[in-house]
Amino acid sequence: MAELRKDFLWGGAVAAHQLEGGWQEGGKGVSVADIMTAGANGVPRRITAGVLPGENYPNHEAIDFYHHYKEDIKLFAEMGFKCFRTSIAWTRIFPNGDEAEPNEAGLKFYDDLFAECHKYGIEPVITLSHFEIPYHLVKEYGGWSNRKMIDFFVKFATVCFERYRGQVKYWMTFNEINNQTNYESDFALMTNSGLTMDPHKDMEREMYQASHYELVASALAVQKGHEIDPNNQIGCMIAMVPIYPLTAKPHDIMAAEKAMQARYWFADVHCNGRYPNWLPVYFDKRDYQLDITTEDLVALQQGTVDYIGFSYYMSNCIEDHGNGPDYHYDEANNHTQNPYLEVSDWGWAIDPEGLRYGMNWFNDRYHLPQFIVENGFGAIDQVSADGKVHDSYRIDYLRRHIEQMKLAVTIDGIDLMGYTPWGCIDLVSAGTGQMDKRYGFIYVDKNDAGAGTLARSRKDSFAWYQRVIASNGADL
Ligand code: P53
Repeated sequence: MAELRKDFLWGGAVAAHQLEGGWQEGGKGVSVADIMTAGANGVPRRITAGVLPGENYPNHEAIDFYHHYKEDIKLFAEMGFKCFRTSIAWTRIFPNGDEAEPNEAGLKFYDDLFAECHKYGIEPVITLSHFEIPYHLVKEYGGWSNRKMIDFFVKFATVCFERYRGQVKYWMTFNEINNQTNYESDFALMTNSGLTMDPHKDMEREMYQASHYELVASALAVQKGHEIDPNNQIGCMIAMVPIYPLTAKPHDIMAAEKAMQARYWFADVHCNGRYPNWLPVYFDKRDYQLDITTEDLVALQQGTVDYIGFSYYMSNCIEDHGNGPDYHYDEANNHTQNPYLEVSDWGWAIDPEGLRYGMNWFNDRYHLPQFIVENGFGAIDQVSADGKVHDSYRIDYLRRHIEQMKLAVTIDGIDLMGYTPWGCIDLVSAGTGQMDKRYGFIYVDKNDAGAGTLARSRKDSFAWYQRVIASNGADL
């Protein structure tokens, strides 16, 4: 029977903007994460026109990992991490995004961070663009609606591949590139593409054009990364949220199939190097005359990824909306609650088996190694009278998902590189900007109001995960 690789990459995942803070340290520029206010459960974050006085921007300080990283990596090492997934803040390297030369202080910060990881035998796993586009590129160029973004990104990626050659081997290009399938969401459009909703524009078209430029940029970066160091393993990063049919009615089955195509064509391009057949037909039907050149199509073919990195938190459900044979998928409005699943406090359906389902779905199509680079349970933690956080609910969630992940390896034969649970240390929520939506094994003393000492402490899940890693997943 197949088992987890001997060199299985157990670790944890974060993103620069959600934990580093130091938003103006070392010459860092303003990113799109720096202009998002704190929301709350059910209250969306606002995206302001620049950094405005009197607003609360939780990412500016976050958990101040910028000054605490040595202490935090030491705790990761104590848990036995083999790898640590973070991102490189684009605005530390190119503060505005369009400079001729990179910012040395920013480059140096990541030299030090990666050296600290290697001190403990921890492999960095790096996302190049994780919701951190330089705000200047949004203001001056319209974000990814502009073809010039390809060059800015490829330059940034090239500088990183060259500078961190030998220090970083595992890379991903664009975090959750397929979130923007929800083109009616201000948040998804801004975080993925630096786009702003405009009632005078067809945002679905804008999304497809921006996505195309990102996919070309990703493919060119993959080629560069391989040229610079043939040992580099460069993946895509897809948010796997399987969409199930609500019933066995053929119309529901077809609606789910078309919804899956609409959400996951990004993976077709990354992995197969070409658009799926239905998309050019769809572009024609909508009369979307997109800027897609012959050179672009060659680049896509030549820059396919080495592995599929993906996040998994939940599944969704859909029924036929009677909108005809297109089964046009409207992510913002088409989901239905799955009657068989419970949801988290934030309404995310808890579905461990969906992880195995998603892994099989990827494997059937792309036959590539996979890397689960996010999974986890956002919850309100209480500090008990003994001063500790007893997070049995988090252990339970992770245990049930790891069980399914193991079945995907031992029964389905999937080649899985590793597992990095999200927010291994408490950090700022991307979706809501909250601190109190926590994922960590390590508690950080800071709340939604921004108050707290920033002191770190071990939750119950810390010792549990330490055992999981030590036993290579046997002791759950
Ligand atoms: P938060 C939506 C759906 C699935 C994953 O999310 C998502 C999102 C965006 O909110 O984002 C990923 O913090 C993302 C991380 C993020 C994490 O999931 O909203 O890659 O940056 O923090 C969890 O609870």
